[in-house]
Amino acid sequence: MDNNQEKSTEKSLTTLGMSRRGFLGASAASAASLAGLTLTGVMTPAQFAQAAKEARANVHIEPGELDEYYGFWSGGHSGEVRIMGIPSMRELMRIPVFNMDAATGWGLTNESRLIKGDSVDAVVGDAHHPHMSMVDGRYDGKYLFINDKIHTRVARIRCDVMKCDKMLHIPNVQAIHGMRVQKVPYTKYVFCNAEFRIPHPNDGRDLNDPTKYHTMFNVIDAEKMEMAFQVIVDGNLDNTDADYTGRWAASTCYNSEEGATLAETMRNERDWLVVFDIHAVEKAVAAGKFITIGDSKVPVVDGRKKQKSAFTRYIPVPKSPHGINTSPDGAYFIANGKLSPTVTIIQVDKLDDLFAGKISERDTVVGEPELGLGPLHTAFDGRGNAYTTLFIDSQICKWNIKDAIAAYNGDKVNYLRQKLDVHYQPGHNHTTMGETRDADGKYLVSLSKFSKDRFLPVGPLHPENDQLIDISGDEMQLLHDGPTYAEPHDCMMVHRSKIKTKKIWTRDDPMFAEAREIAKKDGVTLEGDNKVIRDGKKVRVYMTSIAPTYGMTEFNVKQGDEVTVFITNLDMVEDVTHGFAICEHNVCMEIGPQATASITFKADKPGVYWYYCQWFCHALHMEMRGRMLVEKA
Ligand code: K7E
Ligand code: CUA
Repeated sequence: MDNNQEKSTEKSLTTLGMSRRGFLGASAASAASLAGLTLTGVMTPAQFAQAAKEARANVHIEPGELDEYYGFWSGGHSGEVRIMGIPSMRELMRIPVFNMDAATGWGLTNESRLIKGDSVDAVVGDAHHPHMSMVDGRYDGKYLFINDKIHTRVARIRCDVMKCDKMLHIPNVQAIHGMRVQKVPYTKYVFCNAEFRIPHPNDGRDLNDPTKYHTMFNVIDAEKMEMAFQVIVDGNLDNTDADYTGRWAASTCYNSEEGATLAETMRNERDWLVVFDIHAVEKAVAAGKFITIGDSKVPVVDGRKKQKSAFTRYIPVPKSPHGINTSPDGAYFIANGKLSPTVTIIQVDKLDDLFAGKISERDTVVGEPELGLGPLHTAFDGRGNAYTTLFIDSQICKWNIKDAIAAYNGDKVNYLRQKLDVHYQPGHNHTTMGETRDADGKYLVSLSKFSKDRFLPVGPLHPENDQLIDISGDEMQLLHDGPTYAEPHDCMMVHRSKIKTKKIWTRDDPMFAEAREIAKKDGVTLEGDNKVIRDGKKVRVYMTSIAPTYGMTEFNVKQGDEVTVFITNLDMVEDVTHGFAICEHNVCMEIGPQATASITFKADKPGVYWYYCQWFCHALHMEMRGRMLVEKA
C-alpha cells in the first residue's frame, strides 16, 4: 500500500467504525457467535481501528516489495482483464480482450484481429468470470479463460505473456455468463452457461413464441478453443462450477417457469441446480447420438428435464439461485439463494445414486443454512469454513460447513461464525487459491458493487470498491479499500509461485506466425530487412526498431494505397517496448522486445505524415520517428 492508500484506508476504517452493525470484536466474537444465530455486537470505533491497524501491520508491502499473489480481475463491461498484486491491491497490468485498447493497439493490429476472428468488429464485451486452467484440481499457470456476455464469447489468455491468444464466438446460443474450468484430471474443458433463451436456429422463426426458446450448457475444448458439445436445458442458466472428480458440472438455473417477463419468471417457489454428467455426454457424442442446429456442426444433446436423459438432473433449490461453488475438499456444491436467505449444500458423492435412479433430487441436499439477505457467492478457506456474500445486507457471512450440515440434521449447533460489513452490496467474493485443492485461507476479496461515500466524489458515476479482508485468523479483518472501474464481477487469486512469465518475446512465438508467413512470401526477413513491397494497390512496409531508431526514416506510398506496416523490435532488453503511431491515421500499437506487430490502414490523404514511437523507451525516445510520404494519386 502506498501512503495515500494507507491514509484513506485508515480514515475509512474509522468512519466505518462509527456506523457499523453486526461486527464482532476479537474478544467478543466466540462468545457471541455461540450465543445464538443473530450476531449482534458492536466494536467501538477505537477498538475497530486498532484491530484493523494490527491486521494491516502484517501485510504492509513496502515500495519495491513484490506481492505474494497474483489476482486476475474481470473488467466487466470494460471488456478487459486486470492483473492485481495481492495484498497490495496494486493494479499491475491490464489485458485487453473484448475491448479495443489504444495503448497496445488491441483490436487494431492484424495479430489481435486474427485472434478476434469472426467477432473482430465487436469492440464491446461484458467480462464476468476469469478462471485459470488446472491439473488435478490445482492451478497450472498456463491459461486464463474469460467469458463475454454481450457477444457470446469465451477468450483465452496465455499466462506466459499475459496476452489473449484465442477467442471463440459460441454458436447457437446467446449471452455466455457463468464460466468455470474442468478441475480434474486437468482442464480439458471450459464449461460455460448461455443465459438467454432464443429460438433454434435463431433465424427469424418463432419470434413471438417464447415457449419454443431454449438455452444451452456449452463445453469448450480448452486447448483447441473449439466447441466440444452443447446440452439443451430448461430454464435460464446462471453460474456454473466443476467438481473434483471430473465427471460433474453444476449450473444454477432460474426461470423454471420458462417465462419471458420478470413477473412470469418469478412464479415458482423453487428453481434448480442443473447437474451435468460430462462423461455421459462424451459417450453419446462419441457414439454419434447427437443433433446439430442450423449451419453449426457442434454436437448438441437434449438434456431438458422432461427428457429424463442420462445427461442432466434438476435439483430443486429456492428460487432464482445465483452463484455455485465447489468446496475445495470436493465434497459439496454450494448453491447461493439470492432471493432466499439460504444456501443449499449438495453432497457431490450422492450424485452417482441420483443419476442411477436410486435416490431423488432433494436427497442430495445435506444442508440449507440460513445466512442473511441476498446470498450471491461463496468462497472457502480450506479449513472447513465458507464465506458468502450477502448482497442486500452488505456483509460477508462466515459459516462452518460441517456445523451447517449438523444443524440441518437437527443438532443444536451454531454454524454462523461472523458477519463482517463490507461497503457496499458485494457480488462475488474470492479467497486466495480458494477454488482449488490448495485453498490457503489467507485473504478474501469482496467485490463490492457500490462505493457510495468511501472515496473522494468523482461525479455521478462512482467507482466500485474491492475490499481486501484478512481471513487467516478466527476473525475476518478488513485491510484495504480499492476503488475499481466497471466492473469486476469476479476475480481469482493465485500464488505467485504458479506463474512464470517471459521477460521478452521469443522470435518463434505463434502470436506473429502469420506476419512471418507473409514476409516469407515477400522474400523478406522480419529481423533483418527494411523494405517496402508494392503489390498492386497494396503496400507492405517492413521495418525493424532498436532504441531509439526505426529501420527506416521515411517511406513512400501513393494516395489510395492499402498499407500494412510490420515492425519487428530487435531490442533484447527487458522492458524496452516500442510503439508505432502514425499521425492522422488511427494507427497506434505496442511492439514488445523481440516481437513483431503489424497494422493495416488506408493512405487516403496526400501529404507528409510523421510516424513516431509512443511508448517511452530511451532518452532519445522523442526522436524515434520518421515520415510517411503520401504521393497524390
Ligand atoms: Cu454474480 Cu456475472 Cu458471477 Cu456479477 S455474476 S456478481
Ligand atoms: Cu521507441 Cu519510444
